[in-house]
Amino acid sequence: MSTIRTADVDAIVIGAGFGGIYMLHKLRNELGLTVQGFEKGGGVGGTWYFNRYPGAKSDTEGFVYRYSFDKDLLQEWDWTTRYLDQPDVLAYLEHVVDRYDLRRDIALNTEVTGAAFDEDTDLWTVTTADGRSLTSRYVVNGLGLLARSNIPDIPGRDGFAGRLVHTNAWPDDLDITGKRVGVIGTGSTGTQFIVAAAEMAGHLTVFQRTPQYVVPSGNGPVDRSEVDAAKENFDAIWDQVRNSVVGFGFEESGVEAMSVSADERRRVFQENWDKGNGFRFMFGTFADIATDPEANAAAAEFIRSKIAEIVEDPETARALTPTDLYAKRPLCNEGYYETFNRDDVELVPIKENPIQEITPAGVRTADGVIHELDVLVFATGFDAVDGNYRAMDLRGRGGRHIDEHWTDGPTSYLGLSKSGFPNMFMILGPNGPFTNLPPSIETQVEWIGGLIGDAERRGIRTVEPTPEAEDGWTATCTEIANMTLFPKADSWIFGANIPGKQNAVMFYMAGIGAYRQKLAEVAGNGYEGFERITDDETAGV
Ligand code: FAD
Ligand code: NA7
Repeated sequence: MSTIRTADVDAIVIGAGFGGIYMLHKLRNELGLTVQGFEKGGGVGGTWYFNRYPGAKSDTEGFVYRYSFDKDLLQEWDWTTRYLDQPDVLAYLEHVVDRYDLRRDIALNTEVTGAAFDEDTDLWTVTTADGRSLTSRYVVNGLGLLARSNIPDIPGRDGFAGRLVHTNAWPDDLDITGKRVGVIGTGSTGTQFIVAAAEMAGHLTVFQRTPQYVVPSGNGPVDRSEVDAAKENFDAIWDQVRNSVVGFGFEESGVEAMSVSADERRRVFQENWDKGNGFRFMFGTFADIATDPEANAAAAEFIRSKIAEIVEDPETARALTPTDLYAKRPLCNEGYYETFNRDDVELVPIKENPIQEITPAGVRTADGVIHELDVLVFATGFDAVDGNYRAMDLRGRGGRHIDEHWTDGPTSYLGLSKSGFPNMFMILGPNGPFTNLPPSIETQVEWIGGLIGDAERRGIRTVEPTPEAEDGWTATCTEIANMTLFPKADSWIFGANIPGKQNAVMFYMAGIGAYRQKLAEVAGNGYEGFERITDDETAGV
């Protein structure tokens, strides 16, 4: 006989971005569970709700920066540019929420502050900042892996007299037209902002710590026939994406860079430079840019030669030229280096000339100059992957906080579950795939849905990975990451961007195809690595 337990809802889904939205649909509309969604923001969309800075857009091409789970949805939604601007992605996600009637079960403006597992009832209790408390049998976290802002503690920060904003919290009422604007950070976000802001601001000062390799995106209008062709080919397109490495909608190269002549390498680099897209340049040119130092150096040298050609002022060109490995998340943009040829754009390399403080008037650098500003933009990125987990009072078995489990860095089994946290799942949790994210999100949501559906049918009360399975997955991810050059470059991918953060492997880097195969094997072997306890087994306990 089962132990009686009554939960307020079957499942709670935290976050209403790409992940949370689809998870809610899967659990409520397809599995028939009662579900409550919680979202901190004032609207749905996650990344695309918060990142409203000028220039914000996806750098995955639009035809694969969307869901693929419903063929009708694929057919009915159009696009007009090669990359989707932030308002376009947001409008799409709003449409999805309405199309599947999800809005009524998402509590907006509701931050989850805690989630605790009760071993007596095998239920989760989720608490919110506005004082609500709700119990459920399952919790799925769709907290986002690039969603917790990194706001550096620069002296004088709070005394700035102008507007100081982070790109992940861009206010609707902020118009930078004609203003003196400063930006700290030149990652994916910073470079997007710089190109757009240069067109709008009266003067733009770029505070650059580390120069980046940026290739063209090839952005531009997409005509009707291209959209129609993609729609006709969607079956083949998504089949390719799901079986690829990075899932960006192009074929990865199988050719090693050093197996061809220097002329041929340059031809291939030029061809892909002309096509545009950062992931294409890193993975579509040659097979080993991210793994072989010589191949990597060849790609880096090609990009450096482009900077020298494009940037007119030799000192600015020198400061913009990276000297380290080409092994961070690859970036692309339209006209990034060209922007620095403008008279109203100034580059301040802050490794050589550090920021000393933020004054009420602007930013004072070590050379004594005060860069006077009306607006200071922090494009300083995120406490990626585990940031939003640690921000909650998240407690599993024995009341142990997630931080106690993650002292050496965040870990998981398969990027979606954690030992000691029964019936809790993560979308894009630590050591999930490093890809174009919507197809990986779909993969995880569908797999979690499959596991929960199976548990419901079999009367399984708790499902939880074993510590051994989790250790095995961590070892696999570490081994794969160490075969690449990514760990050798300081970036958010390994947590190197946050002062004091433990450097750790946080991604499965063997690709979405291999990941999907692994998930299929685990499910096929009766959810190998998970301990599943049925109601009958707990009877009388
Ligand atoms: P998110 O969209 O981040 O949603 C997570 C949600 O959880 C947020 O709304 C957050 O408010 C909510 N949340 C977190 N904690 C709590 C809490 N405690 N209580 C309640 N709610 C909470 N990826 C790509 O693959 N291609 C791209 O081109 C690309 N471009 C990007 C551009 C920018 C500017 C940024 C920031 C990211 C980009 N990404 C891109 C990554 C992007 O985050 C993912 O593609 C995708 O949007 C992630 O969806 P998600 O639902 O997992 O997370
Ligand atoms: P990133 O890629 O982490 O870039 C952040 C930028 O901010 C980068 O240039 C950093 O320099 C710089 N930064 C961070 N902290 C500081 C401090 N304290 N002082 C000066 N400069 C600083 O974040 P993004 O938002 O651009 O992109 C993250 C992902 O989101 C991206 O890959 C997309 O997937 C979307 P650094 O290089 O560390 O020297």
